[in-house]
Amino acid sequence: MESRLVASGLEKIHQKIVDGVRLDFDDGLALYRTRDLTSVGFLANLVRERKSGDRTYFVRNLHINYTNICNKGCKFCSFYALPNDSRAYVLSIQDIQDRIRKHGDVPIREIHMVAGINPRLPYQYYLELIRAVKEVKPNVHVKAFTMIELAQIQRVAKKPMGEMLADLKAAGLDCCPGGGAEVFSDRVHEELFRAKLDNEGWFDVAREVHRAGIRSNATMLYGHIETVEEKVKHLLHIRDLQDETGGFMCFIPLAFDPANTELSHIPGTTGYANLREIAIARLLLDNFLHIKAVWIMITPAVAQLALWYGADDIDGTVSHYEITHALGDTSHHQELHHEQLLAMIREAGRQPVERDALYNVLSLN
Ligand code: V47
Repeated sequence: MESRLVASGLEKIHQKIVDGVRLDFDDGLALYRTRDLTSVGFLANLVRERKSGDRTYFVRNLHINYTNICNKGCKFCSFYALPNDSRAYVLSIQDIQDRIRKHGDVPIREIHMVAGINPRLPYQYYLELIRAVKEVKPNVHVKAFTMIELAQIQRVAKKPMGEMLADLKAAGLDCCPGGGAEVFSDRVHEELFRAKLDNEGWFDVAREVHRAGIRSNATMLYGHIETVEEKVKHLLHIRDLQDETGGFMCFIPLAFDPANTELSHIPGTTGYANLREIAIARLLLDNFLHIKAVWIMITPAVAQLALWYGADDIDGTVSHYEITHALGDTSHHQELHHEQLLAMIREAGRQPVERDALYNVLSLN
């Protein structure tokens, strides 16, 4: 391996990793520029095993997208609808409770709730959403609302962000997902998601969330028009905020799925690209404990390989994911059964660890 790392120009980065020295912007570029994914994966695996050993975390979870109505018009999104669109919907509190009850005896521990930015929803709706989940499943963690949604909720709450977050927490909000970050580049923001909260806005909300004692995740949407320089900057920017607040639990690279979007001419990401993003995130984000491979986006096969390329989390059993349809399932119903997930993790020589949304260990399997 040593000679291979030398041949790929990665020996200095290897030394830094062995010595526990933080990687910098140029190291990030070097990792993106080499084609030697095996070496990048080898390095990422050193960090993965240092932080988590063989553990691979998963959660039994359910996704609920409470509305698809959105006024942001992001070019990478196939999920949103305008209010007069025949596909437009808003789930009532009753709909949400019915959907959770449908999963009856499944011991779900996390409900992931995100949606479009629908300005017609009043403040009380968001509070009731959380309370409604807890009423049906008191033991579940509610992981809800991206930084973009929180900015909208504050608009309708008409109160300072800190007070609004205290209300959401009192209603039962446990943590926030990492979506809406996309790529922190003014150029990409202008081209793909101009109407949405700008990059600094995302950081301001995340900082307030962490200050309120609510932990969250962070993401990066890759595989569209972004450059490698923009990706390295994105990762280092997130690393800086983690240094400041320590509030992030997990980082999730999100593979862009072009189907049914305004960018459908762009080819989908490859297995090579997906593993590379996971490995580089693992190497640059030295202050994150967890890197998640979302099997629903990159396929179970690639997510399984990712457990040797830096990922120590494979998300969950996931019922009903609607944001993308990576597995080509037109019913939009995608699910991996608990036993399948355990078998995939074990086959890769890793130890399955069931967690809740806050990474408390529920069982070692
Ligand atoms: O913010 C939108 C992305 C995000 C597309 O925190 C797309 O545990 C791919 O953030 N192709 C929502 N991605 C999903 C998300 C997430 C997913 C799983 C786990 C967690 C977590 C968070 O999905 C959006 C956006 O960045 N997205 N459109 C698309 N066509």
